[in-house]
Amino acid sequence: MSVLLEVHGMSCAHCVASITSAVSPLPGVTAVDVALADGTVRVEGSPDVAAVTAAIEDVGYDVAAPPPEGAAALPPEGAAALPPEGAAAP
Ligand SMILES: [Cu+2]
Repeated sequence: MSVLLEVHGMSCAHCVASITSAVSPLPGVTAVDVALADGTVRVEGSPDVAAVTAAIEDVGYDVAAPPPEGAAALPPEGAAALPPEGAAAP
């Protein structure tokens, strides 16, 4: 069994190494395959998805919810709050 997660913010080999070393020690994980070009992380074994997500977020990346099996559409992104305009200028 494997779990495929969409991870945002990965940009170089350092990111790949950070995520790999964060996820690899988790219980149930037998292998971690980071696809930088696709922005995905495949975790082999029987990992706890919540723990994997937490580990990836812990090292500074955003994890999109995994798509339900057979679903074609990705879940909507969380809307970020816009900063207020008209900040005081001297
Ligand atoms: Cu990087």
